[in-house]
Parts: sequence; C-alpha cells; structure tokens
Amino acid sequence: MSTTVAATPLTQHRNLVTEIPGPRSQEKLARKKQYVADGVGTTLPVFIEAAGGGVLLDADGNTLIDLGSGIAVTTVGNAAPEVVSRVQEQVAAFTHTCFMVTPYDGYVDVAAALAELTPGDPSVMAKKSALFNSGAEAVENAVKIARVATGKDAVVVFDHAYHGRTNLTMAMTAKNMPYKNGFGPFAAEIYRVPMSYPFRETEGVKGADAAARAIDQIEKQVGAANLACVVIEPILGEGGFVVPADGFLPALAAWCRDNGVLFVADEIQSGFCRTGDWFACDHEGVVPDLITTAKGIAGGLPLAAVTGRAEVMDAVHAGGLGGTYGGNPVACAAALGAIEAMRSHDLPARARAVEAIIRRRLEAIAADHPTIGDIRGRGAMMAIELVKPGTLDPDAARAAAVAAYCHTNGVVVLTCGTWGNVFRFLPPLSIGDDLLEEAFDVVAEAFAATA
Ligand code: PLZ
Repeated sequence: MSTTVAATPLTQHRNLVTEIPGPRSQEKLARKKQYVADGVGTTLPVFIEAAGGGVLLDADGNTLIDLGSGIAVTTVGNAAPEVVSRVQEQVAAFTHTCFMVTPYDGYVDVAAALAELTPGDPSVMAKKSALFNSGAEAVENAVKIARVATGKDAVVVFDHAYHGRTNLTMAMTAKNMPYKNGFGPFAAEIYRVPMSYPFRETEGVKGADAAARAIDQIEKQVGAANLACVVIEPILGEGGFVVPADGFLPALAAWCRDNGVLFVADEIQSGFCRTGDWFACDHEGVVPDLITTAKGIAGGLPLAAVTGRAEVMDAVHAGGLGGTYGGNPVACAAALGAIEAMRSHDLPARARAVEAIIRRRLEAIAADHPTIGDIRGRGAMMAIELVKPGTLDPDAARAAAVAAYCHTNGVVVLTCGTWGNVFRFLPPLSIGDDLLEEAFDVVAEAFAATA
C-alpha cells in the first residue's frame, strides 16, 4: 500500500516565508470584505493558490499543513490524479445535460458504486440511490423519502446533531449560534432526544442504557406510530466528534426495525474511509435503511447522495426527487475517481494508520496538559475535548488560543463541539507520515505556549 495518494509539485513541508497573513493575503482579505457578505466567515486569514496531499500554498508563498481537509472533504487529497484525469476528460466531453432530461452513465456508475460500498450486503439487500449537490440537500431528501415510504411525519434527531443550514436541516441541527440564530421559524415535527456522549455520561452508562434513555423519550414524546425516521450521525461531526458508546447504534437500529421506523445514518462527515472503515456504521455492523453521503465522496466537487433499501427509495412517485444539477456529470466523474483512489490505495487502512499516529501524539500532549479531558474518534476523524482540568467545564478560550497559535504557525486546525471546546483532526489521507508528525509538533508547541 502506498502512503501517498497524490504526488504534488508542492513542497511537502510547512514553510513560512511571511507572517500569517502575509501582505498579499491581507490585500485579498480587504477585497473579500468589500464584496463578500460578512455572514460568510473564514477560519484562516490566508488565500490559497494551490493545494496537494496535505499542503496548502498561500498567496504569499507560505505552505501550511492541512489537518482539516476542507471540513472532511479532500480525503483523497486536493488534486488526486484519479480525480483530476476523470474530471478533465468529462469536462471536455460535456459539462451538463441534466440527468432528469437526458441521462448519462456517470450518475448510474456512482449509484452502482454506492450500492456496492454502503453498509448492507448488496447480494441480499437491493439498494438504490438519488444524487444531489450538498449534504443538507441529501438529508432533506432522506426525510422526504422516509415520510413517503412510511406515511408518517415525525423525525427524531439527537442532542449536538448537525445536519445542515437549509430550513428543514436547521431544525434538525442542535446548535443555535451560528447556524440558526434569527433564521426561524423552523420546520415542524422535529424531536430531539439525548445522544450517547461517553465523556459527559455518568460513569457506568453503557451504550444500551443510553439507547434505552433515547427510546424512552421517543416513545413518550413522539410515539412510533407518528415517527417516520430517526436520523443520526454515527459519529457526531460538528457536534464534537462524539463516538457513541458501543451498543448504542445497534440498539437504536433494532428498535427502529421492530417499530416500523426508518433508521437514517447521516454519514456526510464520517463516510468514505474517514473512520478506518468505508462507513462509520460498519464498525458495529449497523445497516441503516437510508444513508446520506457527501463531502469525501467526490474529492472536492459538490456531490451528495441518499442510498437505501430499494423498496424504501422506490416509494417516491416518479419526478418526486431531483434538481437541476443533482448528479452533475463532472461531479460524478470526480466521485468515480475518488472511489478508485480509495480502493486502490486502501484508504480505510491508511485511516487506521493515521489514527495510530494521531493517538500517540495526542496521548503524549495530554500527559502534560490536563486541559485535554478526552481523546476520541476513529481513523482520521480524531478529536480532543478541552475542559478546566479535573472538571467537565468546557474551556473554549484555551481552544481558541491553541487554534490561533496553530494558524499563525502554519497548521490548519478546526474546532467544533456545542461549546466550541473540541479540536477535530481531519487530515487528508494522502498526507505523509512526516508531514503529520510535523503538524503535531506544532500542536504540541501550541499547548505549551498557551499553558
Ligand atoms: N450532515 C453530518 O457534517 C456538513 C458544515 C460546515 P453541506 N458539515 C460541515 C458549515 O459550517 O456549514 C454536514 C455534516 C453532516 C450534513 C452536513 C451538511 O452538508 O454539504 O454543508 O450541506
């Protein structure tokens, strides 16, 4: 197995030739301020001109190490050869016809790959897909499909959930700021129940207990007779990379199956090799009725999907699902290239190797810095939660200080979590071991410098 997916002409090192942001990025930021709406924020103050397997080159010639993958998107790298060549070929052949008007192979090829790769043995479970442009759109459509297939309205979601920024998905998302504040009224018939959050759980609460707690609330507040689907991120994304206790997801899925409720896994952030399996559900052998995917699926081009049991997917009347750009041929070509790269470089295995490195580095840092209350995650989806030492009180200020140090020193890190006190590490799987180690040298320095 090769450890490097995309050989790029970029220096495979961090190299800062100016302060961050440099003068050219500063000029571009002023221009952004003039023309781009203030509501569209940016995490780092640098403009990027080229990017490869774990390195971002900014307008001033600085190279930064990427531990964010554009929020879990560039799993195969920012310019994987398999993606680039297929996209170039497709863009020269045709950019668009609209699949709903005149279809083409790429769309069907992606749907066939999804049937093969998503949880559920394709030889015993026929699966079908519909393609969209963004994660939020996929979640919206999963709910539409679940409602038609069950003839019921209610949707259950979880504490700390993130499902998107459209009206329905804002209602499904837990956190007010910045996602929901002032944007209501929100869609009806969404009910929120407690998640399994081992770090913040009373000791001894097992996955099955946490599931029973959620199910009790579902039964008391909603009732299976009214419930179309339970939608859950098998590992929370924006909500803090919380890995539910073992047994939580299987117990919920079993309750859904026994009660005529569809189990929908939102694997938009956790899917496509990120967690060391093809999908996070695979870890406990959970087979959702519907699964939403986006982000890593297409190596940076906008593509999303709902995949599920054929009989559930086919419940919707002809013409009921679609959109002008859904399954755009260029995005489908990118997805086929990304999937080829994931298969040929065995990226689930690479994610597990990345986990071993990140865990070793984080455990060493945590030994010196008791603000790190929890190290969690799976594969190349790892996180640390910062608290006031010895308590569960979130320390968002320390997280902000550590993040600022990393950004100034050329490492792209992202925070998340309901209290903004979680660091998530999402390197592209094309990153080399040396680059990863170098990035964590900076993270270690950041904790020392802010102690
Ligand atoms: N479901 C699990 O992680 C997107 C959001 C970034 P879209 N997460 C990144 C931001 O601040 O907007 C996400 C996700 C899960 C759904 C979505 C939504 O996917 O492609 O951003 O619509």
